[in-house]
Amino acid sequence: MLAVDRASVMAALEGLEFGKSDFVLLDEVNIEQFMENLKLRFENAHIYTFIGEGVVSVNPYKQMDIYGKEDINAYRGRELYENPPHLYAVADAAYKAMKRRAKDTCIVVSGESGAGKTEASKYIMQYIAAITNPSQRAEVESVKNVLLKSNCVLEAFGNAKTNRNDNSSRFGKYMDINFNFNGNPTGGHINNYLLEKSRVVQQNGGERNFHSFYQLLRGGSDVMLKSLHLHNDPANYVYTREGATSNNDRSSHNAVLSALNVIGFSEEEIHSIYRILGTVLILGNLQFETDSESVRVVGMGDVSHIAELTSTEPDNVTKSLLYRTVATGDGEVIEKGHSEKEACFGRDAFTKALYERLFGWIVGRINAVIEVKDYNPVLHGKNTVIGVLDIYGFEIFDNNSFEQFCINYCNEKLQQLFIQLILCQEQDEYRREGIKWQHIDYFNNQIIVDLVEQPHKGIISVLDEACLSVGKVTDTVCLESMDAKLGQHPHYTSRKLTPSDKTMEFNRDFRIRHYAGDVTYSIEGFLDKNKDPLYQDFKRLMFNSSNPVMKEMWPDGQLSITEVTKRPLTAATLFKNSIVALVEKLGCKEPYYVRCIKPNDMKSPLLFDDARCQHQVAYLGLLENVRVRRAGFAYRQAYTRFLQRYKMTCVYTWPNHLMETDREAVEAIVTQHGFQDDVAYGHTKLFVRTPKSLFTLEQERAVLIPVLVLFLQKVWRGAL
Ligand code: AOV
Ligand code: MG
Repeated sequence: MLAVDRASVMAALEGLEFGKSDFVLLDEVNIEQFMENLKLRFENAHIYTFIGEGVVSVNPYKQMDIYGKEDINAYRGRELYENPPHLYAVADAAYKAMKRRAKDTCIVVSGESGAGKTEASKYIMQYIAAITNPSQRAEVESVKNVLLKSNCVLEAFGNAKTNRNDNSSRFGKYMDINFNFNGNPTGGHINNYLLEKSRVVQQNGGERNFHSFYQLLRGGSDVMLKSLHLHNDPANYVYTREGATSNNDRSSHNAVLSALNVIGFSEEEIHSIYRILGTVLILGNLQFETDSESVRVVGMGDVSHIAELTSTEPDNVTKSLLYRTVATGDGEVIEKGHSEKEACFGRDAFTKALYERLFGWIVGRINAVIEVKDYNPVLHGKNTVIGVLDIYGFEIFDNNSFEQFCINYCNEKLQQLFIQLILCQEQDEYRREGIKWQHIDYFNNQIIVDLVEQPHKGIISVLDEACLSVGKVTDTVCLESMDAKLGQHPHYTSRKLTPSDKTMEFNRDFRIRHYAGDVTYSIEGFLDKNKDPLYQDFKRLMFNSSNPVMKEMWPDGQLSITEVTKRPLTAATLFKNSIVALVEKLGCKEPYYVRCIKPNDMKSPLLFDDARCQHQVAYLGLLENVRVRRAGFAYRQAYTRFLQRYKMTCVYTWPNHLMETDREAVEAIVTQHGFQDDVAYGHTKLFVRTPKSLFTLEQERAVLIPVLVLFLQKVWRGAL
């Protein structure tokens, strides 16, 4: 009765898939074997491979038939090693930990631009939505619906075509999903991180503005466009004339409209959103000319359209475009006319701010709908959370500016968190448990994080100093002070310091040796983007709008010029603070990792570019991850819990526990099943090296349980 045909179980496990489904199972852990396995699997359409509880994903660049209903059902409630590797397995593990152990968990999706993070995080959300609320309670269904639909809206307004990815996230997104004690979603919250707003006014060659503009122009009805005073061709607008229009802009427009409706945006709100887009496009076409002494707007018709769309007075629009109000030293308030250049600068700053505030408002509006309301912990039990992080990936362009600097810094911070959680903590646990352990070396990128964020010395602090100092500090002067302060740093160089390096410009560029590669940044524009100035006059204009939605986006417009704080925090410091807070938030949750790899730069489903992939495997620290995990045992469990689960598989522990301690009992189970060479005994936990040993136990348990139930039923009925 107890006999389980172990050989057949093993045989069933082998050969099911190409290569090893978990890198932990490699014969030897070295880069050659790792790459061979990754490639073999990719070429046979196995895009996922485990490393323990995390998964490595290679972007297939083609639709895969692995996300259907049956696939979801196959993973639901199962253990990791029971199914082939999949995002769903990781999502399920995070969900189970949350539900069974009431742990807050998070799923961190990382990888460089175009590696597949956003797609992965959408599949994860879909999975979680599909496996929850089996009884279809209406209020839970509506929360799920809003969570899913929010993706469509945020992608329309926050994603754009770049030279790395046709649908590149230009903002960072962290979404918390709240669950009640039943494991059903009760709400959520979205945090967004620094939208790349400079894209509104300018894009690199071959790139596009945010999708939302093209969707409106290509997909908006004639009536709608007419009411917005827009023509349907993006080529008509300075801000959108770059970049070809994609085929699906039209259908996406309808999808976004319907998503906005489902989420619960009112008609008035939706109109306001599109009026702001229209305002931005029309503003972008405005030109100025100098007439004898003063500067004028060319084409006053546009001004009246802007006033109409923003529900403001045309005179006020003109005034805020041409003048700024300033407070003199002795408290007097005067109006100062712009030069033509200042007027253009002011206009662009205004359109960027309009768009950024619109985006922030949309996120806030979605949050208001999904926020957990009336949650009573006494009544409803502990409220637990799964966080899903999908942020812009590491990127290198031909021309890298302040935005890339922020994005790449953010990726350094996430890599640091990975190191802390996966590489450091594991090793700490072995030390604590007294497990014999050979230390594994890895590159710790803290040194680069410090280069950027250290107080007084880091790049951000030098930038801030330059922005806040009185007098005219130029980008070049700022670069000089960075050279002076950071010239000795092993991860920092500039042309001044290494004149022989012709790949950089003398007075313009600096280079950071990032964990994921060297990036040369052009200092041009850093100071302006960091200071991010916007004339108070625009804020006041919008605050005085008679459109309540727009007014709500500009609360700071009510401050008078003398009340305005002189030194607000800079963009880089605000971003740093938000990312530090994010890392803290993630750090106190149980993490699950999805590490995405981009197979080639051609978006080809066929090509596995060995060098590019190996580079990513190296900088993501995947080999070290496997080593830690492997010497670092794949599975660990407290003796008591292990015993509880598997005691029925061993004559020494079932039906009676014949051993003195739980640890001895566990030793008996392990020895009876013959995998004593695959384990180590810690002070409080058993460590199992390969999941296969566990699989044997699980199989045996699965066979035994029905037999035992039958047996017990007979005992109860008095048949035995
Ligand atoms: P990213 O989020 O990692 O980049 P995406 O998730 O946007 O990258 O993926 C880029 C493109 O790759 C998608 O638009 C799809 O065409 C394709 N792709 C990715 N994952 C899959 C998948 N599982 N199945 C099929 N196609 C996929 V960035 O946002 O740029 O860092 O800022
Ligand atoms: Mg993305």
